[in-house]
Amino acid sequence: TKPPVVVTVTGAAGTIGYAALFRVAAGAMLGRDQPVVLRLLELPGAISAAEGIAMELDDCALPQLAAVEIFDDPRAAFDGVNQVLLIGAKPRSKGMERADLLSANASIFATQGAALNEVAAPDVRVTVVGNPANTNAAIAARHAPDIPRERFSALTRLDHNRAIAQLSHRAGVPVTEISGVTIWGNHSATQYPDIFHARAGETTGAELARDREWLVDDFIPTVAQRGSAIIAARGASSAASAANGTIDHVQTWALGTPGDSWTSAAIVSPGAYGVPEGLVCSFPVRSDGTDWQIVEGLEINEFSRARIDASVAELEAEIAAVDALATR
Ligand code: NAX
Repeated sequence: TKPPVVVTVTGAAGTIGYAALFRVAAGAMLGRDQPVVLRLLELPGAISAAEGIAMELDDCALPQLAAVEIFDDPRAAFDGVNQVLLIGAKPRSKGMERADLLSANASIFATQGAALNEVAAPDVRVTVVGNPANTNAAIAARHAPDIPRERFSALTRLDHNRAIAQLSHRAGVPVTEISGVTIWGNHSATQYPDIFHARAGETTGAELARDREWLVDDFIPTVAQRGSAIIAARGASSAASAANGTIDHVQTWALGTPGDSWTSAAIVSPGAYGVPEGLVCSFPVRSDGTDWQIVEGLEINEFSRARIDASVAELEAEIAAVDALATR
């Protein structure tokens, strides 16, 4: 049998953590033949809840689950870690200014990045889910100068999956027949779900996009504002679907993309597609099972360019706001 992969999940007792842990432990993320050690990192006040989850994990008697360990100290939780899911973040509370939210999260992700830098395994891969996910990933990467920045990525796979589902409904074909979708930019309402290179069965995305009213007033806002729609309907934010997107993201990264297909992930921009170098931006990506590669050479029309630029401008503003707070 293979040696276990050490997976640390932060915010483990939160709603996404709860939805993700059991599937990770059952082999949905890294494969059913891959033993995992699960490390649960929580705030001190949620350690008891994490202990309850560990009891439930125990009670599943899962063959791949080598051990469950609980921590309230990032350095201990990240010691020798291979796969990190940074889900825990500070939510926006009532009356909180956006700047306060950015700075509270910047400090969490700076601390966690620095701890990873010191103690993570040489092959560590970090997936940021906690919001603002792109900027949090940029901050964690900055505080981990010894870890190649390509090892940090942020989740836009949930948005990607939402776009696939919407296209599937529109074109009347199963999700397995949808390909070539891209989420560009920030994991926020400014994200741009691009279908101009997509296929939906026999139909091309460009053909579907000719109905501009549908594209602009229906498809794009439905995908970009799906999180709010779920909160309005469910009275709670996306949890199982976010956990599912996280598992898909890590699975693709660790096991690779099949054939010539691609997916979406937010990675540190090398300057591709006019996105300033260093921003953590969502791109069309493939994985060879080790690293993400940006899908090169896609033609970006004017319609897409304007939307990508708007989301990139928001990413620049987020980083600038964090930097301004840091030097205040
Ligand atoms: P919850 O509030 O249910 O859980 C968050 C958990 O994180 C809590 O248990 C809390 O104690 C813990 N936590 C907070 N700070 C921590 C720290 N410094 N170290 C360790 N644990 C810490 O939120 P949940 O619904 O699970 O969402 C988690 C994050 O995912 C939020 O920031 C949310 O906005 C974000 N999301 C990101 C998505 C994406 O696609 N990138 C989609 C879903 C979700 O909105």
